[in-house]
Amino acid sequence: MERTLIIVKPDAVQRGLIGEIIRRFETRGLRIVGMKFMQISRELASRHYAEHEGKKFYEPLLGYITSAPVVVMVLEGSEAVTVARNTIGETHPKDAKPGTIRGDFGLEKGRNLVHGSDSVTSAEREINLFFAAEELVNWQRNTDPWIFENL
Ligand code: DAT
Ligand code: MG
Repeated sequence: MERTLIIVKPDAVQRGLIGEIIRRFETRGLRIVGMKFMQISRELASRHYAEHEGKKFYEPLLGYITSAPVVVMVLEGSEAVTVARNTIGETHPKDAKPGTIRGDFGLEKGRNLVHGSDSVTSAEREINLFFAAEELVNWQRNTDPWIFENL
C-alpha cells in the first residue's frame, strides 16, 4: 500500500469544492488515513514547495497556497501516488482531461485546485511536513476486500 499527500487548495475551498474533491478520491477507492483543515504558513509553504525555489512562479505560488485555508489529506491504497495524480489531472488545467478534477473545474495553472505528491519519496517527505505520526489512523474498511484484490 502506498500513501500520498493531497491538498485541497485555497481556490477550491473558497469555491465550495471541498466535498466534491474529497468525493472523487473517496469513490475512486482510496482510503483516508489523515485529514485536517488549516491555513498554511509561509514557512510551511516554502518547505513544501522547496523544489520550486528560484523559479519565476515561486512567489505567486507561495502567495496562492497561503492565501486562504486548505484541507490536507493522507490517502492510502494500491499505487495511491499515481492513482491520485491521474484523478487530479495535468498541472495546467487547460491540458487536463475532462473527468479529472483540474479538467472539470480549472482553467489556469495558478488556480489548479488540488495538490498530489508526485512520487512515493515526495509523499513521505510531504506527509511528514503536514502530519505527526499520531494524527494518521491505521484502519480497515469493511469494503476493503471489494476494492483491494490482494489484501
Ligand atoms: P503539480 O502541482 O502538478 O505537481 P508542480 O509540482 O510542477 O505541479 O508545480 C507546483 C505548482 O506550481 C503547480 O500546481 C502550479 C504551479 N506551477 C508549476 N509550473 C508553473 C509554471 N510554469 N508557471 C506557473 N505556475 C506553475
Ligand atoms: Mg508537484
